[in-house]
Amino acid sequence: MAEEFFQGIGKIEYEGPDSKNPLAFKRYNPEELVEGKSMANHFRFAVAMWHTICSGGADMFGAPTRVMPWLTGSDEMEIARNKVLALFEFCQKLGVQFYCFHDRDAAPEGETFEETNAKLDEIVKLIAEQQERTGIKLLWGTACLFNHPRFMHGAATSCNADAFAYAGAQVAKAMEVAKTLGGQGYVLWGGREGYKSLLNTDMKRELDHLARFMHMVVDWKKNIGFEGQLYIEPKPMEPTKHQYDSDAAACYAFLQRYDLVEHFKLNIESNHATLAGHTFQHELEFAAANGILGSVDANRGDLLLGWDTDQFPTDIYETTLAMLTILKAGGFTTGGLNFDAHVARESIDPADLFHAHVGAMDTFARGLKIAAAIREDGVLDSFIKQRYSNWDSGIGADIEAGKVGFAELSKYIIEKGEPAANESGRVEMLEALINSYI
Ligand code: XUL
Ligand code: CO
Repeated sequence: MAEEFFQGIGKIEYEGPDSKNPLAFKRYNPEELVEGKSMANHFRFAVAMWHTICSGGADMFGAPTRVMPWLTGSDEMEIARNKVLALFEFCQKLGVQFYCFHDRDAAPEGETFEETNAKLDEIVKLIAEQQERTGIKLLWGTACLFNHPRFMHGAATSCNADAFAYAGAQVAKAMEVAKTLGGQGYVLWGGREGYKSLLNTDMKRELDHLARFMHMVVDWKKNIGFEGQLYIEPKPMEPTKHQYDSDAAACYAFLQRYDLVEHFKLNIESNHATLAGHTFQHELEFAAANGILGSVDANRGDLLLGWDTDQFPTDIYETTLAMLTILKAGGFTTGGLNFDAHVARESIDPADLFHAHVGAMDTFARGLKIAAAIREDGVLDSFIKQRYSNWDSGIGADIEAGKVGFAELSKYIIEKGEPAANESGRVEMLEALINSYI
């Protein structure tokens, strides 16, 4: 019997809204059907290995604080094995079906690239066994192209062609690993794909290189027969001053410009949306409107802090709005809801990881049920439908159908004169309506 890392904590159960047990779900009931689909299938929750298992809570001003019994072992490979065991024990007790990881979350680097890959292969064997034992699956894999000094100028957008080559070799391996593990997706987050200063940067060249890299990803996917979905994860800054994949719209423009749009969807992260000056719902809505909403990294920022604080979601209003958009878009297929979030530096106990995830899952469960109730009622939908109804016939329908141009519009307005009177947008009425469901 393997060592138990989360001692004193059993399987987290659904106990219903009246439960006072902090380690029980009050709202997330995996089997409960909402709009004909189980909550588990709506969310496809995933645990992020890097935050939950790897990060000790260090920040720019202080050392790690967290108690992490799995980080002890006689050598770094034993620690790596313990991390995997801890991950699967955590997911199993929490009752989530998926996890996500970077190559370097799982195994350390060796002296050479080949040695690094051998270490990774050894750990991937253990991960595969754990998947088999528990039925827990890989939502997406990715490669860490931002930690090592070799990527200080970027990876695919580095001024150093060897750094690009290294990144290519590393992603090739990470995609193979995702395939081996039956991963449902593969994420490319451009941690340092941007710049610190335009004074030393050839932006056009870097963008062309990023596109070359993405085409190599697409070719490799075909080459190795990886069937998962590819995602790009937008983020505007941090660690760079400006990241090229700055928001959903920038990613979409890039994908179109370089003929990549059919191969990628987006992994939208809440805190990245707010860093970009958007709301989480805006980014989801933009992606959905353009058919590229793939997956979600769920977390939240802090209104008073201007960086990627990656806190666990607790805001029911925000999860309601997000779920309205996700439901409207038809829900997740290959994607899911990955908690790219970490506990506060002062939340040091292993139990805090459960408190954080349980609270966040309940927050999303409430958002889902509220969003479903709003949809069932239909008031919001019918308001929007009514608001645009003058496009269903007459000049509106002719414009949408491409039947008229400026000449016809000029004639129309000369005959008609002033447009039909505008009606109220009823913003406050709709805001109060949403609150009446919460
Ligand atoms: C960083 C971030 C990453 C990606 C995966 O802000 O969100 O953890 O999700 O590399
Ligand atoms: Co993320």
